Amino acid sequence: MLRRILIANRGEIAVRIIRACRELNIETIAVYSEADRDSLHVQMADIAVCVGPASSQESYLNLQNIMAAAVAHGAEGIHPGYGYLSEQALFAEMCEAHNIVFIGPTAEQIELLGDKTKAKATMKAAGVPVIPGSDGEVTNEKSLVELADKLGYPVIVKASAGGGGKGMRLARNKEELLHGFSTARAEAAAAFNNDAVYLEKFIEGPRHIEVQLLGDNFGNVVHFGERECSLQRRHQKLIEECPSPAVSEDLRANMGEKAVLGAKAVNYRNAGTMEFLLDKHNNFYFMEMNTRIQVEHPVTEMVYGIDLVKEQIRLASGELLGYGQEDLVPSGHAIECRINAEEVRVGSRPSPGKIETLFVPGGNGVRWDSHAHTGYVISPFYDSMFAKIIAWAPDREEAIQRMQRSLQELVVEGIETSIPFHREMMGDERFRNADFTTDFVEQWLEERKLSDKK
Ligand code: MV4
Repeated sequence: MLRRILIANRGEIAVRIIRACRELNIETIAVYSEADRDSLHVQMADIAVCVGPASSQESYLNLQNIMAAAVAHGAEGIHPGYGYLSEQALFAEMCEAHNIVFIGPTAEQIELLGDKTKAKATMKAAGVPVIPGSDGEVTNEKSLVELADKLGYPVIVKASAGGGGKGMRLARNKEELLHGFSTARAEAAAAFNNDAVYLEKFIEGPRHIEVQLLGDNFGNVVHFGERECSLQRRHQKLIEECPSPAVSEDLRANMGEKAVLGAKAVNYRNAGTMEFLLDKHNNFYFMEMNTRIQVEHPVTEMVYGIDLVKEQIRLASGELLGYGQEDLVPSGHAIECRINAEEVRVGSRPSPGKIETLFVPGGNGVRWDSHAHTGYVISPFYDSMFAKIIAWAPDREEAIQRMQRSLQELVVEGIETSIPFHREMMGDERFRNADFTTDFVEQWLEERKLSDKK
């Protein structure tokens, strides 16, 4: 087992990873920016190293400084968390070159799956259902328009190097398509230095469902069912659940089997997530594969009774998975609410500042993952999420009740937060009936604004 790990991240996920290390008797090295001197992850780690000024680019994204801290302090492994360096193939390569274990997949896997056209072609060849569309990149207007006519409108243009909604253009007719083609390419060139785009049939009113995977270094892969991630706004997830209320046992087995098939085709190792769109006829399609631990991993942990971060570390240390698919039995229902320093209901304006009062929820079935405390100052330099509440119960209805109760207990004073949004959503009839798709939150906020004006 790895004996000393550097955590190349900040915030709640850094705290989460340090906790896993503690339970495994692994020594921890935190890195921090000048703005994070007083952060909880700095206090919790055995060693803490300042790696740069407040700007992420110069600190948490500073490959050289982080690698220097790892080498200087004898790290045997580096856990990248999510965001930052977690999906940078170059960083995984640097780790390997320095004989440090990157706790994640290989650099080659990160690179392949980060290229959305390559990832899609690979998954299609492996037998994973993909969204009908171009075979690879589309390079000229003639083939673009011909293919769109064949697929039927609406269609969507996506950037190969994109993901998470960047560089996407919806087109309902030829005119919009030609315009979208050139603007998507220009946006992709500017954002990713790569103007490659591909074309897909647009799936209307889908759900966003993702399958959790774990693989060891010996070709064994299992899945931990799915998470429902449709409740998002501007590609920022707000509420996630495990299992999805839209997925039957049969569908779960089918999606899981396809996700494992795809992961095995690339000899995938460590934690990963396969994202699918689920249409109203229950067809599911591969969208992309995330090669990292994700924000919403705790809902899966609570339902499957497993610590995914400890598993990541154990597998990266070269241990065998040690269990099979039949050993993984879900139990109950978990919901996560992301607590952000922004009031979602009034246009999502970020609200950095000092938390004057913090009282955290607890009790049976409630998990609080956060780096925040009374007096903590939320910096404008980083992501606005400062906590996650995860509520588990034997069924969905009780999990919602428990979340509602937790949101009532929670007190955050001094900043604006997403708490009022969550309190209202937990009581919403459509949410309670699980009657929603990826369009729901935005429509709900729109309708709410209109009814406020009356
Ligand atoms: C789509 C789609 C409909 N049809 N592709 C958004 C993020 C990126 N991963 C892909 N996305 C979408 N791709 C086709 N062919 C709808 C979306 C989409 C979406 C997907 C998941 C969660 C929220 C979303 C919000 C808007 C659009």
